[in-house]
Amino acid sequence: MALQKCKITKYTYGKPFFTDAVTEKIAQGEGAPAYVTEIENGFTYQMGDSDVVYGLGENVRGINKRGWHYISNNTDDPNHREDKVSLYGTHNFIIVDGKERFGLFIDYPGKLSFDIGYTERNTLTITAEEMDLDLYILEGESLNDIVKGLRQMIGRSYIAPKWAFGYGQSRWSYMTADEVREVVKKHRENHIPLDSVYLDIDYMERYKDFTINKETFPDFADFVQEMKEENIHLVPIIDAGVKIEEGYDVYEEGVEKGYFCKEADGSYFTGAVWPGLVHFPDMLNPDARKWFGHKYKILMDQGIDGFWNDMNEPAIFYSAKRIKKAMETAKAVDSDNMDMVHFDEFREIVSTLSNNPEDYKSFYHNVDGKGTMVCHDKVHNLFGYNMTRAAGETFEELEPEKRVLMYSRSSYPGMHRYGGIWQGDNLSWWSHLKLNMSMMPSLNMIGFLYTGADLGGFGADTTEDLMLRWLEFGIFTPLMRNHSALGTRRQEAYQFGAMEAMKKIIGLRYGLLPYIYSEYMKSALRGEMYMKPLGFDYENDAFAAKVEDQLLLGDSIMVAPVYEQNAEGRYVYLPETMKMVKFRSLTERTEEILPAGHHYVPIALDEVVIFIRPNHILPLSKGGENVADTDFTDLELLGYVTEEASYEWYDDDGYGRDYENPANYTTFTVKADKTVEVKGQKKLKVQVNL
Ligand code: MIG
Repeated sequence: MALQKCKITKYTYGKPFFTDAVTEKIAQGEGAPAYVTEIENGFTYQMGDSDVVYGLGENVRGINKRGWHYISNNTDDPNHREDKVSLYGTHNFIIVDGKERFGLFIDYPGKLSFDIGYTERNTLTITAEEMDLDLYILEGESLNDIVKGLRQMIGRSYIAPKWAFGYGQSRWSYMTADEVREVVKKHRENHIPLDSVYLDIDYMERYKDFTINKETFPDFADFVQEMKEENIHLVPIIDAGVKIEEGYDVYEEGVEKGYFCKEADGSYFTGAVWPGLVHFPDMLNPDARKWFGHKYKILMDQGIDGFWNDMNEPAIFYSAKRIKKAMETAKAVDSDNMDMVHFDEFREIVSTLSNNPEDYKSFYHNVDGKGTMVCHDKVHNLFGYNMTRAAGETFEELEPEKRVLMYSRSSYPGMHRYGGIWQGDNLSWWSHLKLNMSMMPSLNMIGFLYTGADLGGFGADTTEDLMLRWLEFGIFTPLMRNHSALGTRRQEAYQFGAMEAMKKIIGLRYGLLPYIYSEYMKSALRGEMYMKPLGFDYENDAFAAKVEDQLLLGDSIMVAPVYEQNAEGRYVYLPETMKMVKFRSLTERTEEILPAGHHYVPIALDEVVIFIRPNHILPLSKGGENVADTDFTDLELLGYVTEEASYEWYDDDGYGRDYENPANYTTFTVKADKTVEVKGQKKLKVQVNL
């Protein structure tokens, strides 16, 4: 592969499991790898005092991962506290930026631990459970070159349909079709823009994948159509476990064909999740994957064009054999006057029922479909990836001309080609708004571009101000979805006194869409990041490298959201002079040129602020109540131009896969005197606003 600005070298240790994460052939290095020192089961590197370590995708803590340790071990953990070491995904890519600059990608589907200055402040240590892995060292002149190199190596990121860049409303669960209708009606009558409503597990019949509860969602295909006429896409959830129930075709077929994960003795592994007892489809078996993927067609045939894959770490509430043993132990310690030793024993067995490592060690994958069995534990981090790949490969086969929305909870590199991710079960905490901001660039690096967090927070009760502030950041994330858990306070925009403000903020998203979509598409097609830490573009600015709470969004703007309760503004660092634009809505705005340096910027609860870089512009639409209703041919160019600015704008029909068509590109060149030159094949109405 001819990589212009990034040199990648591969070092193979032991017998790595083939993950299909890397799509290009990379030359093997000779001798020991550069930069790192080999140690038993891993590598180590001495960091400089102020080196920055970027990466690790979806994880707790900041953009700079120094000062903590992390373990790649996909886990269903709804409590994203600072002391956690694993979340739902595995993203083994870091860039060390300091006295030396290089990237490390480790293709290994088992448990991998990163100690980034946790045990010793300046020591980075990476250790694998077993030394069967591929290490890739990436050398490039700039951080952006290293990212680009990695992305060329792992293939193009998933591209969502344009409607999926609109606002989505979700809840665990909207229980009936009428409840969904009500949600849509409330948005439409209050003119709160909306493109999608999510169906959580209760749309199914007893949580059986690919079924519909006919009592609560009668005439489903008609209902999907009815919603389409309102420009609403319904997006059902699919869970990893298949309910064990006689007469349920997916279960019966899976058993008959041998497509479920098996224990060592050849019997099917039985776990329990929402449906009760389940078997897990063997997503790593190519035949089983194809079979499971084709089941999505059942819903596609009823008009569905988007899905989210859940519980695919896979989450296991308990395994059949473990709960049996637990019950026996409970009985054995049962007494009217339980002493603390027995109580501890009892508590221990109950608290280790879910996601137990021993259970993950007790089932196997038929990885070639021909009987080569690999223990789940060794390839654990590939399960969600391959579930999503099952769907993605089916979509490519059945809908070659059409994009289908797909995102997953669990992930591994390679999956980024088939779908996006949402950032799991966060809480309605201010610190989780901040976490959402930190995860964006870390995930973008490794190719997960279509991503976002549950806006307003999933677990726990949200507050009006948190909802507002979170929306003010969420309008910039490709996936923009409000989602909340069972039993929590309702958090649809119309539930709040501040509905008018929320409506204007969501409306601003539709104004920004021509820019957001264009930046998304360019970053996917070119292997770049959609959201970047400041250090990526201001490499010689030591202060910029340490900014944790501001992000560059595409070429033209920087965002600096408020993420603290009761704050009426915040400090913002400007690496260069920029134009600040403060929006109360798409049309109500003020502007101010701010010089490079530190500023305190007042930002009221209902305001959104962006900073435009010098000699940059961005295209805005006139807004809309859904994507179909938003006119991408009537544009306003907003900018900060002292001499000349040029913007390469990407736009397409939003549904097809004709990405390489040159007609998708238009170039706007604006001069300080507001004259504009438009080069491209589209018929556009363009107005300049500097
Ligand atoms: O155990 O389907 O992350 O978004 O609402 C919880 C119910 C299962 C977890 C997902 C969440 C979803 C919920 N699911």
